[in-house]
Amino acid sequence: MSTTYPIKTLLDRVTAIFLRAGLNEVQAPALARVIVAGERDACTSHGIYRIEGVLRTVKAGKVRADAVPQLDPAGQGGIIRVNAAGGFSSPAFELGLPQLVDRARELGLAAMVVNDCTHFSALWPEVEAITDHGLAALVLCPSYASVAPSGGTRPLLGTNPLAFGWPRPGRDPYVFDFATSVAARGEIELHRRAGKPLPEGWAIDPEGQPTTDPVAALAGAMLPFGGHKGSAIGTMIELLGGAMIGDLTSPEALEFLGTTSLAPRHGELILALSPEKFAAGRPGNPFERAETLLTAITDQGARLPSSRRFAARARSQAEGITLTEADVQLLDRLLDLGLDAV
Ligand code: NDP
Ligand code: PYC
Repeated sequence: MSTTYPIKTLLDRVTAIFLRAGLNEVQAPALARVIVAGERDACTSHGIYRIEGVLRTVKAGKVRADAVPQLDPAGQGGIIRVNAAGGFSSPAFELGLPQLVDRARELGLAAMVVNDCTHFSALWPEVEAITDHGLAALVLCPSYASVAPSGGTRPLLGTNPLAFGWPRPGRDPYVFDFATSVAARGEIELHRRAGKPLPEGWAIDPEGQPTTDPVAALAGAMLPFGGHKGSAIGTMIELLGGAMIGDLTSPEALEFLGTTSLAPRHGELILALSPEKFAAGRPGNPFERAETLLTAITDQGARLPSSRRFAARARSQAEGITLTEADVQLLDRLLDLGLDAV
């Protein structure tokens, strides 16, 4: 059996769960928006399955449910800084977005640094919030140590997501958003819950041997995508989104948390770029030239990243979001019991 909810109904329900669990009026709706967007776009690894993790992290005292993010006056020129004040990243991003957009339009390139945040979400909602303003976006953050560097045997890097967006006037933006591990850790957990083996090449066990067992993978280490190339990109994210912005790297985030069953705390780096400013009057309109390239990709029969997601979104907008009976019961229980449910 399943139940189909209008998007707004599910949003209200998830917001109510977070309020019931003690999150304030700043945190609860912002978190509900990213989680319901994940479910709406069929990104289940960052949809409602994440609610329990949020509640566990609140209960463990590793995130502040009452946090109110603040714009940090240390942010100057092209760098906007937002201190999440120990709360979640999403409300901090929402606070800094208008300044980020204004500065990127004025200067051509602006960065938002979010510090002291707990981060569990997909990055494409942030990328799309920037492309909505006609700007290109690049977003990255560390996670917690769960990925062995290429050639290594123990968790060190995070699953470190990297997302990019390019605005396409009048159509959905070009967006990719992926973990720099072979798969997001959320996917491993979903395989464990479904009792399904992992595809080969995703993970190694605690002895450093290849495994398709999700339990052994969670105890061992995940692998970077693309061998040494993904390993290097994951390392770059530790440097730019950790060391450079004065926030935790993935090993430090794991040390702070003491477990991988809670949502990690660290920082986030968000870049917004103005294609017009970068083109600076050189021949060719950057948006038209982008369309030539993107059309040449689809003309070969290849799909653009996020096209699956946008199709799922259109379906959800037309028909609502369908949840399994188990998910419906989970939401009921979380609303009923609050933090006692986890
Ligand atoms: P996927 O491998 O599922 O997808 C990665 C990207 O590739 C998506 O944009 C996807 O588009 C696109 N894509 C997939 N298949 C194809 C194809 N055949 N042709 C063209 N494009 C394709 O993502 P991951 O599992 O690596 O990551 C899932 C989510 O997890 C991300 O949103 C990421 O931000 C999040 N995450 C968050 C972390 C955190 O610390 N906050 C850590 C790690 C991951 P489409 O969606 O349309 O399929
Ligand atoms: O799916 O790898 C993941 C992840 C880690 C933190 C949030 N999502």
